[in-house]
Amino acid sequence: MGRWILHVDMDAFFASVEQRDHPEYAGKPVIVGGLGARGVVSTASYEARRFGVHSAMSMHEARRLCPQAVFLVPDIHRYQAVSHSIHEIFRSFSPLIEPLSLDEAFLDISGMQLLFTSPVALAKQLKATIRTELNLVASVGLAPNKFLAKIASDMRKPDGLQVIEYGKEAAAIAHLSVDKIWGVGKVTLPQLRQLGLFTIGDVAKADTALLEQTFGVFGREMQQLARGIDTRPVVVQQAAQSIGRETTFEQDWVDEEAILTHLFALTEQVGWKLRQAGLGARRVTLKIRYPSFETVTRSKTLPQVISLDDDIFQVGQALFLALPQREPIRLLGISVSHLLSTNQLSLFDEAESKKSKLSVVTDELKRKFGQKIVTRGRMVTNKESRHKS
Ligand code: TTP
Ligand code: MG
Repeated sequence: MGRWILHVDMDAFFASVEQRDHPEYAGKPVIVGGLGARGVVSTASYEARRFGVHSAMSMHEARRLCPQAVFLVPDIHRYQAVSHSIHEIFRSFSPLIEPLSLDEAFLDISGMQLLFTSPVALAKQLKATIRTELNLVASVGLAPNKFLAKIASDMRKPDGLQVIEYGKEAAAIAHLSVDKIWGVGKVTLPQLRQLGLFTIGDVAKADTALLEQTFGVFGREMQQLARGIDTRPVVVQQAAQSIGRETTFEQDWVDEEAILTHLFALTEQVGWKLRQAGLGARRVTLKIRYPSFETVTRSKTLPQVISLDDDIFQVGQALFLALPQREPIRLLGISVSHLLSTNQLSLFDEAESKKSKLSVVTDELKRKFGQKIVTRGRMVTNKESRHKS
């Protein structure tokens, strides 16, 4: 299974929440937006869209097109609460989530092949979970990259599930209007038309030099997208994600070597989880609690992304050794954050590749025989000193 990106977008989000919470509105045209003299439509239920009502239209116009609709002002707090639940469901499908708005996100599901038989099976399950748990309908697009996934989720709305297969990237979008390309808007659209380029397929086939001459760097980027090529990674929101492990000791620990050995053991668990999720991290945080219950955390943000046990441990160890006091400790923890997908990153340079191979091998063994079986040199040789504390 190569890289698979899923884009989820709720159908008629605000209006659907209203219909769900007020069953008497179900099946009726519902228009949500500003109801004052200059009010604008936030969204309309699909029943209202049949009359030509759409987002950003003036409410005045909407009333003219569909006077029989139910008109409602937005209840943003409620939609935010629902949005929170939706994103929680997303998180149960992949740790690699890039939220775009209240009702929309990218999920990188490339690393999920152990849990689901296929990307489509995951997409179906995601839609079903949203329906059963929240009584709402989502449309999903599944594709080799973000650009295509977003286009795909829009292709079969409402209640859509559209896959763009590997090898069909360019063909799947060739018939669409050029304004579906990210970055093509009011300025570029007339220029493209002037060049005789109306569909995405036209741009894909166009003379690259001509596009560059007219649009600069964007001309080339636009053509790449038109050919279905998009290498942008799913960027996980920093605050939302961290992976950590901590231990509270029955007695206070003093022995530095024993503490570092335990830190390594915790790091191995964190590194394992990180790699299982197909992630790398740019920030390492060490957590210490003293017998007085004073808790300190020390973090370091790195210029590069790491995912190997040794690399995480080295940062954790340095943070520990830099602590001003050498006091007994009651709790020890390590976590990583600023997480990024490693599927799109050339994470390891030549020198690193050996270490990375070792991680791959030990991870494979852990997967086969359980996580406990594979312990590295440090843990075995230091078992003695662990008990000295
Ligand atoms: P969208 O996902 O663009 O629209 P939608 O969910 O209502 O309909 P669909 O995806 O099925 O086409 O936006 C999500 C919500 O954001 C939408 O329900 C209301 C709000 N919104 C506005 O307030 N103003 C706008 O101009 C748009 C486009 C959306
Ligand atoms: Mg939507």
